[in-house]
Amino acid sequence: MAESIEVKVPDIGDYNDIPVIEIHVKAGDTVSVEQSLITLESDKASMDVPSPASGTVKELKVKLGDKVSMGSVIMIMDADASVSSSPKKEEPAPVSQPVVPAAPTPPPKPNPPQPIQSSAPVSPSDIGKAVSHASPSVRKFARELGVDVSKVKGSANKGRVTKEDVQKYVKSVMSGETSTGSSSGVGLDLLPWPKIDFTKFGEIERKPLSRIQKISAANLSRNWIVIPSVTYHEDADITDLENFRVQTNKQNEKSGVKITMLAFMVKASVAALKKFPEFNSSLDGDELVLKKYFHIGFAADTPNGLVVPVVKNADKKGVLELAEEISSLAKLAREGKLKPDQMQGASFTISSLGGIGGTAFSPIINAPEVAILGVSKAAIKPVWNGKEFIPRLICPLSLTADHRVIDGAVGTRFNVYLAELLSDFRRVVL
Ligand code: CAO
Repeated sequence: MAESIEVKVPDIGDYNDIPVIEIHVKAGDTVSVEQSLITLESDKASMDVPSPASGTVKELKVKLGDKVSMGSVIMIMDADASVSSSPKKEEPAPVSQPVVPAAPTPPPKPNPPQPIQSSAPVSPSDIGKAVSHASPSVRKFARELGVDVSKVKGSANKGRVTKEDVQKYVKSVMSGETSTGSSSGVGLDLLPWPKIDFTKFGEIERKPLSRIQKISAANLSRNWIVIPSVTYHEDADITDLENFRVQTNKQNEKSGVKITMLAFMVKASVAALKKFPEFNSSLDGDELVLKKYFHIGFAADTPNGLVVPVVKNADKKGVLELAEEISSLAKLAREGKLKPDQMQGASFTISSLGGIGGTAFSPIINAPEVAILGVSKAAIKPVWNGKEFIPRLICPLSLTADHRVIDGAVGTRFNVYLAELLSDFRRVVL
């Protein structure tokens, strides 16, 4: 004879007010002992509440999103009399562990369930949406990939989301076919990348990106999106420095070492980094990592794409030595022969387009650095000396800095100081 029993949430340890995220049965369903009835999910674990007996579900007392604690009645069921069971003996089963076979005799003292699934906090608004159509293991898989299951179209029976559906969804988002459609204001909420048949408009040719271009593209996109950067512009009067450079190069013609403006820029930048140490740092969570070393990266244009060789310990080298090292690293870069350690460890980067042209640009910070100096082409400009305009060689400096670390005033001070050093290089040794 059937006995009507109340099925209650068993001892679930310290958890209270846990949302019901899945209901696996409905009134009239026949259930067997230990069959999963509902799934609860706290911010630390998912737990299935198993049936304490075999029988028929008479009435559900909870709905998706309801919050329950130990002792909350979740349903009334007509339990088969043949099975001795009591609501007090229910024990929730952690979802990804095998269900323990039901014992007709009183089960051992229930242990509090062990949270076995770590999970990101689920906002109440997420609960009860399409999450009810994915199994706990699929939801766990989706969470690990940062996927909101409610956005995934289920292909299995009754629209249930499978692991393959989640994988397909991730692929389509990554390829730009699907927008994440997030409208919460959090996340990027980007439109899908336009898919255009260019042949409709004229002849085209497809050329695969080089390996370096692909790596740069991924890094540049992340840095552009993640870093709240500001570019500060300053003019440096390099008239005297250029005269000195030309003169020195003439004297050194026979030895073959040619100094370019970039070597002076490296030397002057090191002096400015020493004066403004936050520029020689990296953000690490809530901490700023201030580096006591001065490894300066410089952007080099190569046939295969942009690479950034690194001059290590630039503070310990003279301008001639820096010029030599820049030249040999640039040669290796163009030949595609740089070793990984020759491109690692930069604490600040310089991107010089001065040999090509330009009047200003906004370089993208090379994360996890916090600033990058862009150098454009120096040109003769009229400068007012208080009495008259005189021709001076002016070099545009464009310094991009991470605003999370460097405020506008400090950014401008760094640039002004750098320009002062370049206009009178004797200050570098002060
Ligand atoms: N203003 C005017 N002329 C400049 C200058 C400046 N700011 N900087 C360099 N020049 C001149 C040099 O003096 C040299 O002239 P001379 O032959 O008369 O001496 C000429 O331009 C060529 O210099 P260079 O390019 O050979 O040497 P460099 O040290 O300035 O640069 C390197 C070396 C590797 C940085 C450069 O070859 C390069 O690849 N630059 C491109 C960097 C780049 O792509 N940045 C963008 C990154 S973001 O996409």
